[in-house]
Amino acid sequence: MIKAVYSRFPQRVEAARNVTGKPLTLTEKILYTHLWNGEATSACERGKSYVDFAPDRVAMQDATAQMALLQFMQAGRKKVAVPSTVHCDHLIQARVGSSQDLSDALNKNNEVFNFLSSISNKYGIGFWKPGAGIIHQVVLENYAFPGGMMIGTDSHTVNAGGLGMVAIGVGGADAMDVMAGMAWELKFPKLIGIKLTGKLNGWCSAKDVILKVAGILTVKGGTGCIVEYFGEGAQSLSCTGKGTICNMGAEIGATTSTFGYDDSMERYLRSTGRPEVADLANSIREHLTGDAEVYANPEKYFDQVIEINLSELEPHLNGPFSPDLATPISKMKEEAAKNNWPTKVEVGLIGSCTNSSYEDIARSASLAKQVIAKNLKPKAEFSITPGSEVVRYTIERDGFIDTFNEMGATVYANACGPCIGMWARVGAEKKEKNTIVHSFNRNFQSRNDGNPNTLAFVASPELTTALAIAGDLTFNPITDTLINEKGEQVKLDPPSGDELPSKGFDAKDPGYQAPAEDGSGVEVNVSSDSERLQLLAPFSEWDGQNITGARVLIKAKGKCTTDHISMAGQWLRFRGHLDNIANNTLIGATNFFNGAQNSVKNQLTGAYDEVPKVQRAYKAGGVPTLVVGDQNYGEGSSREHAAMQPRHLGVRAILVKSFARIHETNLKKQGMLALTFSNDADYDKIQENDVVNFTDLVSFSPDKPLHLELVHEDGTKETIAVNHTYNAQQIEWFKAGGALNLIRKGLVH
Ligand code: MIC
Ligand code: SF4
Repeated sequence: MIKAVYSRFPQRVEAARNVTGKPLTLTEKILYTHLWNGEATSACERGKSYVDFAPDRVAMQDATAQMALLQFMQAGRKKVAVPSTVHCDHLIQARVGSSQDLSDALNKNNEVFNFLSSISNKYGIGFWKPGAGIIHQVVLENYAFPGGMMIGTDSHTVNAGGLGMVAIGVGGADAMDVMAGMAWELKFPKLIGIKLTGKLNGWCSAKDVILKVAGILTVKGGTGCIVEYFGEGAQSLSCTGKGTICNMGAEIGATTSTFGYDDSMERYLRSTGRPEVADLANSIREHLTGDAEVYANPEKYFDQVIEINLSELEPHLNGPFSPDLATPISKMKEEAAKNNWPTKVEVGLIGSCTNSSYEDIARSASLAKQVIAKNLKPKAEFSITPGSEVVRYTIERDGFIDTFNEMGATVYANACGPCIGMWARVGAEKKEKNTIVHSFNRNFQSRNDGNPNTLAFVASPELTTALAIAGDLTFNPITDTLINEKGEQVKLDPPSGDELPSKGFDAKDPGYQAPAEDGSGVEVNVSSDSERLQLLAPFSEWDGQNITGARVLIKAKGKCTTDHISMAGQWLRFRGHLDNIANNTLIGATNFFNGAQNSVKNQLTGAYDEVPKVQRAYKAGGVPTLVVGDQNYGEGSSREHAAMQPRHLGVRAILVKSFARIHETNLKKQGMLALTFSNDADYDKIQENDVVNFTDLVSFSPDKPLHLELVHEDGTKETIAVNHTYNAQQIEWFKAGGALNLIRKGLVH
């Protein structure tokens, strides 16, 4: 497949240069070489044109693959059309340590793992067993390749940009399209260029680059954009460091991020056993990076340019509750005091898909070593979740796990664990205000341990390790000293470690299961009384009428991420059962009218009750509803459950100030109305007891706002305009009751 991609690459790049009449960024090269219709015949308009693409591969993780594959089952295909993989990583709870936790997870999730393994076997999908590692690390180690295009049912699919891909997070319905051999549609993105100069040194690492970028661009600054990094600073970073930067690009809402092919990528490809991919990439090297003219005059070719000097960068801590709240470590004393953040660090956690490379672990281990050598006693608990079995086996062989153990660390299974709330943290149920630091990527409220009062700060693995040793959020390892067990003042030496293992990567069993050559005889069973898996029933079609007499289920106040709409943690176990998981719908969102979570007024009774219960009552009573929200609604993950659940429960429209990209697409795909206020201030006009009538849904068409009549309790009425971004095809999805219904009917091939 890679050979085929590379053989057409130069010619397609040339065609793109011709139609655009200018030198190209790397992003444009990858996008234009992956057009569904082949060579470019006209230029795409950034931020405007909807374009059909042909991604090279699909990756899915266990928590989202269930829904993606339940949908794929309905598409009537024999096999997936492009190479696809499933990775079991989200369903393993971190409790006591890797082997016990893994065997507990195998027991608890047996039904789901069997379903995923057999459905993968049937349809020609590669299956990575529980314990093999986290999707993005495994993809980087095995499948990512420079210049390739991939989609994945997880927002951090973007991690593969570290190896020069355009890799994009999507909902399961999008993955299904590509696996079914159909085109994948994306609005041609805008381009942000980030020029990196200088070189990282001392306590700084690649993570600090993206923590800084998140501070500059905020959680929605990257929406609709692909971020391309370049410059001598970019080339000086390791390939896995680039992966970290791209990974957390999800936290600024970017469609994805990428880097041009360079020596660091070649080293990584060779070290992970893919010399032939490196040789192939070398043969078209000049096409796998942006054109020189672009990088010499970035302002001319990118929509926005940011420059960061790595030599002047400072280690950052981002948080709490939002990954863009960036504080350089030297300012933490002031900030913590000002905001009343508890400064005692209770736990430091390293690893996750963001930061569990050999280099990350080696550098953190160099700090752990100093604990013994300098007679220190770590003040906080400390844990590691390795990203893959290959990394875990290699770091064990090279002695790092022993070093961490001497420091009193817990090594959890190669899985998402605490990052996704699969963390049986002792005492979390007391809901005490406390501080933790981790090297993951997001830190929304309640995410890690379910305690809304846990303040989670995101940092590099090195800084996380140092802060766990110091037990103090304000400890600046660059300037501050610690008192050791002998009462002496000691300073930590800056971290150091190899980028790649000098003895190479290794593993006894990486955890891969290849699919059957001919899977037609493989049976996939979903038991009708299962509480974890449920076959999908088609959603109903639009009746062609204006929606009238609608009620406001909830007007969400402030941040409403997919974690607020469909919480993970303990709810992950229902990811394959739409009706059961629907019982968590919007329970994390704050009701604007009473400031409470999971308490909304049931207009049928006048009483306040839990959101899912109230919505089920409206559904039973045939009352249409809408959900109202603020900015960047649905930011965070790719989980389409956040769109399917309201749909399943009968919500008709989501009306917000703005959407995060993946969530907006997920809503459209599932046949919902995703609408934005034409005038943000109209959010304030929505009152708790309003009745809402659509006045012109019957003439729903592209580029034409819709209108809603609000009938207030006092009898007054006002009409507001709402925008949408549906194109003609997407309007068909709405009419059919969801994109899948069109495939079911054979109307789309
Ligand atoms: C996450 O980091 O929030 C997740 C869990 O990986 C999600 C996917 C999911 O909800 O299953 C993501 O980022 O897309
Ligand atoms: Fe897993 Fe966390 Fe990465 Fe999501 S961000 S894939 S939950 S490790």
